[in-house]
Formats: sequence, C-alpha cells, structure tokens
Amino acid sequence: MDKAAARQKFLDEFPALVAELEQILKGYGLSEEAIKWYRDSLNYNTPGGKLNRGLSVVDTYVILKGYGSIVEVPDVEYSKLALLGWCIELLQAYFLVADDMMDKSITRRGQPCWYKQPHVGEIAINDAFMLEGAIYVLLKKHFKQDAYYVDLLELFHDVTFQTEVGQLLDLITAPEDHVDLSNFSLEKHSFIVIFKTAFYSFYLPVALAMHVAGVSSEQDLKQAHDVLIPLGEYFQIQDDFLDCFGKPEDIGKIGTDIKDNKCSWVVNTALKLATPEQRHILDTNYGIKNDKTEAVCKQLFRDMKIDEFYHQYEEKTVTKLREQIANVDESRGFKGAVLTVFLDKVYKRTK
Ligand code: GPP
Ligand code: MG
Ligand code: MG
Ligand code: MG
Repeated sequence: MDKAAARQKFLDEFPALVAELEQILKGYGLSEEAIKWYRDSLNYNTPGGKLNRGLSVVDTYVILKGYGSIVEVPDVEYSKLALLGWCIELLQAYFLVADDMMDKSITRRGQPCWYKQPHVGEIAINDAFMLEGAIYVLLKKHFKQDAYYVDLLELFHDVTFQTEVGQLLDLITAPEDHVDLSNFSLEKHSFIVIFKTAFYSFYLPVALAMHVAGVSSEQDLKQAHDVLIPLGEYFQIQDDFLDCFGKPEDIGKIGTDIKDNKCSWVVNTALKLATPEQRHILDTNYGIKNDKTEAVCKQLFRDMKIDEFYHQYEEKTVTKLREQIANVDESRGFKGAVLTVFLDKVYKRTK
C-alpha cells in the first residue's frame, strides 16, 4: 500500500470517531447547535496536518507484529490501532489550538488558526479542553477491557504533563515585555524542546503501539525512548529552523518565533557565533512585535549562514542516530526498523 493510500485508509476512520463523540453529547441531551460546534471543532482542528504521529502508531505496530504491510492487518485490529493514532492527533489538536493562542499565531495548516475565526475567539480555550477530553472518551470505549488500558492512560497522562511542562518553559523563557538574550542557551533550548515536543510526537506513538503489540518490557521501552527523544529534539530544531527559513506555503504557518522572543535553535546558534556588533543587532531587534526588526534579524541570520550550521547539525545528528539504531538489541521483540522509519520521515524535511 503506498503512502497516499495508507493516509486515506487512516483518514477514513475519522468520521466514525466524530460520530461516536457526537453520540456522547446527544446522550447528555445537548442541542443540535452545541453538537455542531463540537463537530466543527473536531473537523477543523484534527485531520488537516501531516498526520505523521497518528500514522506512526499503525506503522510501528505493522513492523513489530511482522506484517508485510498494512493490508495484512485484520480490520478490527487496524481500527483499534488507527483509533490510538487519532487519539494522538486529538492531543496534537488540543495542543495546537492552545499554542496558537499563546504564540499569537495567524495561520495553521494553511488556514486561519481556530481562535482567529471571528465566531470562535476565546471559546477556543474550551474547545482545546474538549479535544483533549475526546481522547479519554474514546480510550474508555475501545480499550477498557484490555489488560494494557491503564498503561495507555498513564502514557497519555504522563506525556501530556511533560508537554505542558515544556510549554511552560517555552513561555517563561520568552517573556513578551522583557528581551534578555543572555537568558538563552542551547542547553536550555534542548531541555525545552525535549519536553514540549519529543515526548508526545515521538515517544508516544511508538510506546502506544508497543503496548498493543505486547512488546513493552521496560528495557524495550527504554531502547525506544533513548532514540526517539533525541530524534524529537532534532525534529523541533527543524521546526525552529523552518519557522525562520521555511516557506509559509510549505509549512502551512507563518513563523512567529522572532517576534515572540522565542528561545529557538536559530537565535541560540546565532548567539554562540555572533561578533559584538552582530550581538548588538540582535539585542536591539529580537523579540519585538514589528515587521522591520523581524526582517533585520532574518537578514542577520542569513548573513551569518545559520543555514549552513543547520545542515551540519542535521548530518551529524542523523549519523549518530543511525549508529544508535544499528545497536538496538532485538532479542525481546523490539525492532530497530521502527526507529529507522521515523528517522527517514523526518530527515531533510521542508514542511
Ligand atoms: C510546539 O511549539 C509545541 C507544541 C505545539 C506544544 C504545545 C503545548 C501545549 C501544552 C499547549 P511551537 O510553538 O514551535 O509549534 P508551532 O511552530 O507549530 O506553533
Ligand atoms: Mg509555542
Ligand atoms: Mg506555536
Ligand atoms: Mg515552531
């Protein structure tokens, strides 16, 4: 099955989940107006992205179980795995709706951010909570009878909390009213992005599939963790790089990191390399909500050839990760191929 067909098969599972969630609200006696609101929020915020996280649950399971491809997975099994994949996409939707408000973003996935819709505004805060709530409604309905139900719940809870910790650090390291670049460092950056991105985007999909496949010893979860966390860090460094150097038509969003005073990989790398004059330019232009100062920072990053340092970082990191994957111990059923598939999806991405 090719990539487009696998994606379509996964997408085809979503309407039934929306219908199940609507059914819960109907059971509570909610009006058609309220049900429509939830349906619209689910449809606007959940399926429009790359779906990498959701699809990875299925892909990982296929490899761990030794199926030749997705078509070999029995239908009932496929639907359960896809449901877990959609639960990650719901988690992601919850995070993104909230993150876009906190980051004052304008577009997401090539359309206006949900809170930017005139009829939505701050109701988006509650919509974010209800996107998260959907995860636990669906898990209870489909997994309560399974021995690993509590493992799934704990995973979602732990990873959600870790991401919220990361978001807190991201926000307090980027105060709106006070720019102090001496507060930034690549070490701080690494800590922030591991928490705000790596756990939920990389460890969670694989760990979920491992629990369902029954390949979930502590040692194997640790093996997955030890590659997926640095891989997730690399992925967020790409996100930071693309925020500044990517094309909005590719990444589906307009970067806000410079204006938002974010402790991003780009500014941290520039700070490490800057001459006193370049440092002065950054001190006086970074973190200001103004198109001109933003353009000055972008030009400086181009002059400093931050893109070349990025490509060096990328090659070095990928080589190290491939070595680490080659050393995975497969004696208990875990497979290094799970990690290679992930790495190949991320390597040299432009969107
Ligand atoms: C990505 O940061 C991190 C998240 C989306 C996690 C948000 C967590 C919450 C608890 C709300 P980002 O702001 O760089 O992402 P993007 O560039 O996509 O806006
Ligand atoms: Mg953010
Ligand atoms: Mg953001
Ligand atoms: Mg970003």
